[in-house]
Amino acid sequence: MVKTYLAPPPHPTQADDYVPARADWLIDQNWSAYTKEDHHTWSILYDRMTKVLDGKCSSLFMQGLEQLQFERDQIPNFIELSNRLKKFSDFEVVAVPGLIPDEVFFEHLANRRFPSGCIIRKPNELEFQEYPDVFHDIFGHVPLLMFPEMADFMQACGKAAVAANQKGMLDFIARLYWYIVEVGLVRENGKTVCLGAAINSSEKEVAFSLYDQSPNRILFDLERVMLSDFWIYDLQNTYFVLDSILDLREIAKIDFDSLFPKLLAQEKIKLGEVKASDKVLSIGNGSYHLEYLDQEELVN
Ligand code: HBI
Ligand code: FE
Repeated sequence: MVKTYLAPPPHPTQADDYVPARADWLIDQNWSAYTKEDHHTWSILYDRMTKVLDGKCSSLFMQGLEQLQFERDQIPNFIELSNRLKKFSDFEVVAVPGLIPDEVFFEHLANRRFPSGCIIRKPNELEFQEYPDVFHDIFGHVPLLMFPEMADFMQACGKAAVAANQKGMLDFIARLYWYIVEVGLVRENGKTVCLGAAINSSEKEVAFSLYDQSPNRILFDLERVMLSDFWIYDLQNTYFVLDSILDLREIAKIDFDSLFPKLLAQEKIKLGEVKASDKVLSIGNGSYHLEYLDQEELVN
């Protein structure tokens, strides 16, 4: 199947005629409306990913998962989950209908609210999901949101994105968010392990990001990442590797605004491109993305 860098059918919430119930896009999770099949899908994914991730992901993620004590056989109720999460990192989980506009999403993060989709994927979509569903958002993101390293970084991204958006520079922050919070890898005890929520909620992406020959794995560099295009609808051409999860504390303190003039003077970096200045852990052969037509302008 020939793939193209054209977005799949827009998520219903991205349709031009979609009108959110509220300006902040919040909805009620409507927990009682979940079907037995929905809860069963959660339990299949939960059992699968807890096994798959063992020894392959950040130990902080596993610690967060342990402390959260999710029920394995039902989708968590966001109000109850928020009461627990708040005690650890003063973050709460709020329900949204799915992918929401960047500026709305980052505004919530700036206020320590994590917007989570409520719908769970269908039984025939267990392997991979183009859009964040409730398993991606809750299982993938919340365990690390238990700790200040990630919670403060997410809030810093939120605040920086809201400010950057005033100047039309939100993309620089969205790239940083994407390559760390969604598809980041991290060095731990001399090993590269999974950190990002998109990876930690997808069996396929755990194996691909850590072991496949296709993607590049490049040591994280802030400006490099803030210039790097990203494509949310599939596995990544390049994964960036944080030297330590503690680095998130330092990055969260940076005045991103001061970087914009220098970033604006540089070219965006295309998907899969490797720069001479990159500290490369491994160069990929790009086999997974060969089927993609030449990269037209990305339509994220
Ligand atoms: N909306 N619900 C939701 N979840 C996301 O992760 C999300 C979003 N809107 C925008 C967005 N992410 C992207 O800008 C980032 O992933 C970069
Ligand atoms: Fe996400």
